[in-house]
Amino acid sequence: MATLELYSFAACPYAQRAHITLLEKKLDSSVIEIDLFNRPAWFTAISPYGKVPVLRHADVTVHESSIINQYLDEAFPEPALMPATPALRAQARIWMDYCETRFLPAVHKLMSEADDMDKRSANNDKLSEVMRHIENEGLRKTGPGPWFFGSGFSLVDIQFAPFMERFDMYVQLAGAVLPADCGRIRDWQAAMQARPAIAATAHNTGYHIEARRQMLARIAARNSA
Ligand SMILES: N[C@@H](CCC(=O)N[C@@H](CS)C(=O)NCC(=O)O)C(=O)O
Repeated sequence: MATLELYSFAACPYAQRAHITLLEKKLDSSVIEIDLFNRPAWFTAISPYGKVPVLRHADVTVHESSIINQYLDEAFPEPALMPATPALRAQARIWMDYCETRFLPAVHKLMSEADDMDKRSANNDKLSEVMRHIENEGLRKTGPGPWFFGSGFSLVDIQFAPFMERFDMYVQLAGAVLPADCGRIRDWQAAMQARPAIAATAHNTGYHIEARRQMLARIAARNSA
């Protein structure tokens, strides 16, 4: 039996982050699918927030995708997925935090209000502002690409990858726009698509749209039950 177990949900972008890291490090692991609408009691016992992903490594249990990825990088140092110096590692953590506290809230607001045409334009403006910050203060300052830190692939790339994969869904369902002056983000997105560990976990836009439809239908059914 593999000593690493990832408790996952196929369409979950956060679980995908951990899966990418396991593949990047070529770690032998089992990926165990959890039905989030019918969570077994044993899962609730190991997942304090009831969410996936959760990683089990021998007697260690870790939740929260960013923390799982940092745990894997420390427990299995090769290949290193954080930059070499404390200063650059601090930068990496700042951008991983930016993903959670600025980028994802802008995406979630746009998607959750996708059908409200009065709010769409302001929500898209906010997402464009966030994308331009990533482009100008991140990618254009940290190195020549293709990765966030130049030639060194890192956890920052993994943090954003599942959501950049879904960007076309945001375009189709909520009219999201990747601003024309965000060329470095476009190149970054293309590099992500071509990276084997990311490609191995990826799905197309049709899959994501259908997964989202099913998730919303199950939430509506649960709420009306
Ligand atoms: N901040 C968490 C987010 C994880 C998350 O939201 N997972 C979703 C699936 S994509 C979940 O388990 N939802 C179940 C629920 O909220 O009840 C992380 O980075 O791991």
